[in-house]
Amino acid sequence: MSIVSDTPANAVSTPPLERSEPAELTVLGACPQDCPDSCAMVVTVSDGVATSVSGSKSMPYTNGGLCVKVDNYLDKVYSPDRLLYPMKRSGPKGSGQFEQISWDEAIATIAEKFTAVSAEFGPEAIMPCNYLGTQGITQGLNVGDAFFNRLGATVAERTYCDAGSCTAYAMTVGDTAGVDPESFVHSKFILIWASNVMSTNLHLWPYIAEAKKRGAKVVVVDPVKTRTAKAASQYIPIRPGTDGALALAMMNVIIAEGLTDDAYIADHTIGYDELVERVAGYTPEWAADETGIPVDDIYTLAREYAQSQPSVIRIGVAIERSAGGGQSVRAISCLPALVGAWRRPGGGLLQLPLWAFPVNWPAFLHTELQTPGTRVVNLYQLGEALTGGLELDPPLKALMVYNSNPVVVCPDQDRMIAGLSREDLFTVVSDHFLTDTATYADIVLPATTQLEQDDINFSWGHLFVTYNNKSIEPRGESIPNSELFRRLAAAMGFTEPAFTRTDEELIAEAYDWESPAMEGITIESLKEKGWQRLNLPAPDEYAPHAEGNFKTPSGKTEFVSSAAAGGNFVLPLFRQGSNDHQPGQPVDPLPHYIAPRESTRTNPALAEKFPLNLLTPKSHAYLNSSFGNIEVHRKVQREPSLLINPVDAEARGIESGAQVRVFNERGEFVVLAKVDKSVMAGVTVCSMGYWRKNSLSLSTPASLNPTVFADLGNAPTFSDTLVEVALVEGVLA
Ligand SMILES: Nc1nc2c(c(=O)[nH]1)N[C@H]1C(S)=C(S)[C@@H](COP(=O)(O)OP(=O)(O)OC[C@H]3O[C@@H](n4cnc5c(=O)[nH]c(N)nc54)[C@H](O)[C@@H]3O)O[C@H]1N2
Ligand SMILES: Nc1nc2c(c(=O)[nH]1)N[C@H]1C(S)=C(S)[C@@H](COP(=O)(O)OP(=O)(O)OC[C@H]3O[C@@H](n4cnc5c(=O)[nH]c(N)nc54)[C@H](O)[C@@H]3O)O[C@H]1N2
Ligand SMILES: [Mo]
Repeated sequence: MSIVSDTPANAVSTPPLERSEPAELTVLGACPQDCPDSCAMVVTVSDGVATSVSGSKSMPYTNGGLCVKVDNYLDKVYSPDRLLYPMKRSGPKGSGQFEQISWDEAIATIAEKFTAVSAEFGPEAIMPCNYLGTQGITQGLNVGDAFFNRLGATVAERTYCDAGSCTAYAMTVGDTAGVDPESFVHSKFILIWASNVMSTNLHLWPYIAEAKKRGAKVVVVDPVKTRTAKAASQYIPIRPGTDGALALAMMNVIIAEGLTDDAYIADHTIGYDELVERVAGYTPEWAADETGIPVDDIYTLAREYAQSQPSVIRIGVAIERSAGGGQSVRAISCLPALVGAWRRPGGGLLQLPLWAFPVNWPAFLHTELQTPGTRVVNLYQLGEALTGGLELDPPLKALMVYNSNPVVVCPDQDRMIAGLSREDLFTVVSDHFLTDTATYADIVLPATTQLEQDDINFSWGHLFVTYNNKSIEPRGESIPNSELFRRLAAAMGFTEPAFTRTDEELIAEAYDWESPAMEGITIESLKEKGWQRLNLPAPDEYAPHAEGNFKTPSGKTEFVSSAAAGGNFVLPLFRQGSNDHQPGQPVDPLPHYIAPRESTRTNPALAEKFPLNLLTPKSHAYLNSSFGNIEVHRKVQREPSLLINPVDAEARGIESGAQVRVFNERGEFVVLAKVDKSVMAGVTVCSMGYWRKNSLSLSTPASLNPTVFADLGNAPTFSDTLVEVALVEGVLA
């Protein structure tokens, strides 16, 4: 165990403390959650028991505070409901009846079953389902990739989050980290576009607040007046999925009124003349009609954005979740170059700074173990895949879920449940708890939490590497994901070096340590300090694209995208590194508008039956579905509810607190109504993340979401969902 105190990163290192009685130790950890903030944590341990977790005071971005979710992390670690032993099913599928077995029996059962399925149907009848339950490089996204690639299993395309946005962003500016969030303090105009920063990116807020204090204007564009919108200088409500119209109209105004930075455009962009021609048709008047935003507000937004330099845009993940979500991000990504925002620290775009981290992805993706041509199935279509909707040959006969809870996070919940209920499907789930998905497993395996394992992190919200020192011994017989796959590989007879690496060896391979970004950073220094900033210019001086240097093929912001010629694509990271690039539909190389698929305006026939648009954003107190079972988090989050505008509520005789049924042709769920004008008329909101087994109707919003992809990167279309809402007759207990 590496034990160090929370000293500033540049302090002289001290030798690990000797354990003495009474034994209270301070261990430097790192938050494992799938969140842009990736906090540096401090864990106190007394006699082998963790007694507190707190945010590192020395780490600038964490700044001494955690969030409501991870402040209570010990409730999760020591929960009486933790899975502590492997179990096998002892009742009907989904009954939740299990009996304890040994690890030897569990591993042998899985190996036998995988071998038998593979022999009878071929290995593609087996499929993994995983994401970022834990985000560390060694225990997270790629921990099982070597195993499933070697097995020849169906490749899981994991476009859970930001894949469409990333395709659009990469087409425009390349895979660049973009604006350093710490340099937001220098921004004069901050446009928060589809991001509820105060709930989902809390540690960015102090930088925004500081900029505001220094005179910056902060504008939020969202269909909901969120807590973030309430704290902004201006809130602009927008119809879901119409963001592209607003961005294109902003470009129209900026160009028509000569608010462009012509020198920047000449030196660092391609395709300007074509862009000018393209956006001429996207007038503010047209956009006002499309978005529901008053035309004067569009003019003002465009002018202020262009003229208050440096201006910065924070794009939230939700923007990708409509039919034209990709093109919305394309259009937004063009804006900073048009006005020369990239010239100064604090100007440009913040999307996903993950790209700054020189993670050694090949050492974890292990595409060399993949059989070329192996079938790829997108996890958002798992319900269909399990129930014959995708016509798979061979059909799926075995599923292994780890780091994910597909029943709650994937669309099409009813078919997911039908699929998981199949008697002929062998399902393994590794998790901390008996989740809605684990309840349907044949074999359940106990996983360690972050306090019980070592790991090393990247971040997709800031520029610091964090290191997690293990602080306590695993509870029960829980094991890290890495150990699970070592055991499974051994049982399957896989002998390649990829399958015998210890956790220490995995951590040693996590980064390209020779990369200039890692200068001054070693495993030893990380273990001791807990966190270190990548070797990049200081935030006060850092303007990564002041001189262009975009990561596109041309090195410029590509108004006309050269990558579009290859058709729609999914970045390798999201398709389990599949070497099997499947180009999608051809893509218009210029940004353009694609209206939502399910809206009263584009689909009046559907809207006649289901006139309201359902949004399912993140909850405040859960992390996706993680913590959805923990009492203290449930208290903070309160009962699942549906936010509905008074106009829509009144028309349906709905009052706050009433049970309402939310439904469409795909399914239904029941929650309590919350009538409030913070949501625009025509739109309703139910946060995702609460558990199906804790719901009134044994269903959650996922049962209503479509499995159709957005235009780019196979992104989901959660925000592109029409529903109707009705009072429940009688009351469900
Ligand atoms: N508390 C908490 N924090 C989290 C998470 C969590 O579950 N809980 N999850 C983490 C993860 S995995 C992610 S990806 C991030 C995501 O964090 P965000 O990017 O903030 O994503 P969401 O909360 O889904 O949606 C943000 C806002 O977008 C709005 N929105 C929805 N559709 C549209 C639209 O079409 N246009 C516009 N303009 N706005 C729209 C919603 O009303 C919502 O207020 O948060 C991370 N942090
Ligand atoms: N309707 C709707 N659906 C959405 C979204 C939305 O906004 N609306 N957002 C989408 C987004 S952005 C994302 S990122 C996905 C998130 O989808 P997921 O990554 O599936 O997120 P979680 O629901 O938190 O599920 C993670 C599971 O992993 C488990 N876990 C945690 N640590 C470990 C570990 O070390 N080992 C193992 N074996 N298990 C572990 C947790 O207990 C939890 O059950 O959801 C997507 N789904
Ligand atoms: Mo996400």
